[in-house]
This record gives sequence, structure tokens and C-alpha cells, in this order.
Amino acid sequence: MLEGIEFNRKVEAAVFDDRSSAWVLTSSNGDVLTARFCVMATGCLSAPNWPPIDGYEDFGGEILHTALWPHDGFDFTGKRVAVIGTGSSGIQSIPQIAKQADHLSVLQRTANYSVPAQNRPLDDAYVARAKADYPAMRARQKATASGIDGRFNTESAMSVSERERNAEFERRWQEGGILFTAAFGDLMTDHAANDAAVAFVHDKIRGTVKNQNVANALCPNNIIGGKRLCVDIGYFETFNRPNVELVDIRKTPIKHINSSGILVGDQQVGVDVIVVATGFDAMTGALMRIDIRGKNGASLRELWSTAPSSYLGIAMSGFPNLFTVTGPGSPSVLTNMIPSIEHGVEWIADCIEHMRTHNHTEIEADQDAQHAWWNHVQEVGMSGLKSKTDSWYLGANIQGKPRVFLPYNGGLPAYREKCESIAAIGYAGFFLR
Ligand code: NA7
Repeated sequence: MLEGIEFNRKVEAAVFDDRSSAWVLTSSNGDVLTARFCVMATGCLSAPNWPPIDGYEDFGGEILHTALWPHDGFDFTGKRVAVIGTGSSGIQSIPQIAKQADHLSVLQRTANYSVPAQNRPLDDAYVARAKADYPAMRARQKATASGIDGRFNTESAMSVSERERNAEFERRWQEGGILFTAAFGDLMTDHAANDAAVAFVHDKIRGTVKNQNVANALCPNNIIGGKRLCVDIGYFETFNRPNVELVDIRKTPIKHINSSGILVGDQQVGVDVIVVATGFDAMTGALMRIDIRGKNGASLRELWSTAPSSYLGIAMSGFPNLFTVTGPGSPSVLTNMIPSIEHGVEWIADCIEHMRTHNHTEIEADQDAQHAWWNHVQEVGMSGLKSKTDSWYLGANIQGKPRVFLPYNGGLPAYREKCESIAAIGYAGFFLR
């Protein structure tokens, strides 16, 4: 054990003690710990989603979840493998698994957009240049809406000719990475602009995948950037391999898992390994898997099961002295997580310092301030094209999860400014006792 750090502790309950204004945490081995403040750094994408498919326990082979990958890796050599899910995790693992496996069945429910990562070895001069520029790069990151240092074109896609538009898409495609959707300023607000990017990517898929039936099935028909844009190394090329087949489980859904594979409609997909690449109960999942109880025993799990809400993604009314890092209602997953996490941690640390200096023992979000912030988060989130696609941003990937826009889509600078101004005037919208 390192001083101040306890490993292998799974926190099962966090209960606020009204009398002492402290949190009492219980971990799975029965240890109890008491603390004035509790900072939940539990992650936005850390609670794996196991979709309710019958028969996991009947399967005679190996089941792996992409979110719980074996630390020592897994050797797929000679195996027949099925991957369920084609989000970022599926799209990134499929080309790697295909290289080893005897046969790979990709079970796709919704086709997804992906752009090349264009990963490459970095030469020494590039590394030296990047490192020398670090402080300036970090400052530039903080100044962009997505916290990414890159080229953001503010021009409207439809204000330029089709040739110019496609030339810009092509440049972005060759550069690689998610700033493909920064090719024009209105890709995420204007349907025609978004459609133009969709057509470009469809052409790329059809130009890459030789079997046009498979290519068509791989062409997504929703908004590009509605779900988080995937970044891949040879994903579409993988479908040209003779050992890879695409199984459309939208047309013919999975019936159940059985001892020797997966029954899709009436077709048995016989496999030795099932890779479950079905993502996460995003943003709220990790917090709701802990039994968190605030003032008067109020349960966060119960409150959020009908309507998640938070003040700035940092604190919740009824849960004094409990902070969340990149919680729901903060830009978090819509940004580069590093500047976002840094901001959250620094804000919380400054707040605790402020309380110490001013002899406060309790801080709690005001319900009205929380309500106003949450309404703003919904208004901004629901106004863009991101709200037009079923995605984990909206909780749409989890059965029964309330459909609200979970991250704040107003950009990192506006959010930082809001948080700073609240702190500067003595933590407006919080009760300090
Ligand atoms: P994602 O992006 O949530 O993708 C999950 C995939 O699993 C997606 O293709 C889903 O299809 C599919 N899925 C989910 N449930 C089912 C069921 N019941 N049956 C079949 N297919 C299913 O998770 P990832 O782990 O790939 O990525 C999460 C984030 O991590 C990513 O955005 C990056 O930020 C890093 P659907 O689209 O719902 O039809």
C-alpha cells in the first residue's frame, strides 16, 4: 500500500451523515472510511454495458467484453470469433482480431461512421517540435470548444463549391482523426452540410469495400457526428478479407446465445469466442452503480433513474460535499478529456481550499441554480444535430434510461468561464455553511 492510496477497493456505498456533514464510504471488503469531502472521479465511460441477451451463461467458449479486456491480451489464433457491436471499441478491435482469427463474424446492428486514424511512427524532429511547444499547445487546447488543438474551419460547407468541399474533406481524411467534422463550421448544425460529409464518407466506404452489398450495409444512414465519430486503422479494408463476414443483426436480430455460438434469426453463428463490444452505461452509470445517499437518505440512484441532473456537472442539490469530475452536464465527453478533467479537478481543489480558508464545512448546490443549469444543458444539447441520433450522449443505448442530453454541448471556453465566474463571486448557486 502507498500512503494515502488503497488499491483494490470497490466502493459499494457512499452515505452522507447529516450530523457530522461527512461521507461514510463502504467498500466491498467491508472497510469503512469517513471523509468530509467525496470526489467522484469514476469516469464517464467506465461502467460496461452488458446488453440483455439471453444465454451468456450457456456459452461453452470464452466471452470477452472490450471494456474489461484481459491485461495480458488474448490470442485469437485458430479461433472462430464473433464481435457484437460496431462502435469505437468494435471498430478498433475488429481489424486486429481479424488478423489472428480463423474466422470473424461482425454482428452489426447500426452501421457507424469511421475515419482513418492515420497513425504513424513519429520522427524525432516532430516529437521535439511538439514537446517544445507544449505549454502553448495546452493553452490553445483550452481555448477551443472541443479542447483539441487543431484546425477548425468556421466556413459554411454549402458556401463553397462541391469540389472545394470534397477537397477539404479529403485533406481531413488524409490527416486522420476526429477533426474530420471540423472541416466546416456548420456540419453539426446544418442538415445539408452534414449530408455532404455523409456522401463523402459513403463514397470512401464504397471505394474501399470490394463487395458492394457489404459496402452498402456498412454505410451508415444517420447523421455523421451524431454518435461519437470512430477512428480506425483499416476497419473498412478488413471486410475484404476472406475470413471476415458481416452479419446484419438489424434485419435479423440475435435470438440468444447458446453453448456453441449465437443464434441470429434461424442462423447459427458457431464460434469459440464472443467479443462483446457494446459500450458503456455512459456518464451516469458508474455513479449509479454505487449506492449514493445524500441528505435524509435520498438515493442518487432513485433520483437519476427518472431524471439525471447536476449543477455544472460538479455537484448535486441534496448531496453536500460530494463532487463529480466531468459529471453529467459538463462538456466532458464532447471534449478532449484531459483539459476537461484538469479543469474539474482544479475547480474542486480551489473550492475546498476556499472552504477551509473561510471555515465552511458544507457546500451544497442550490436546487434552483441546478435546475437552471440543467435546462441550459438540455436546450444547447437538443438544438444541434447530435440530438437527432440515438446515442449514449442521450442515454439511448441503455434500455429504460431516461432520454436527456448528458454532456454540455456549449464548448469548453464558455463552460470554464461560467465555472470561474461562479467561483469568483463566492460560489453563486451554492450554499456554503
Ligand atoms: P458504443 O459506441 O456505445 O458502441 C456500442 C456498439 O454496440 C454499437 O454498435 C451498438 O449498436 C452495439 N450494441 C449495443 N447493444 C447492442 C445489442 N443489444 N445488440 C447488438 N448490438 C448492440 O461503445 P464503444 O465501447 O464502442 O465506444 C464507447 C466510447 O468509448 C466511444 O464513443 C469512444 O468515446 C470511446 P447500436 O448503435 O446501439 O445499434
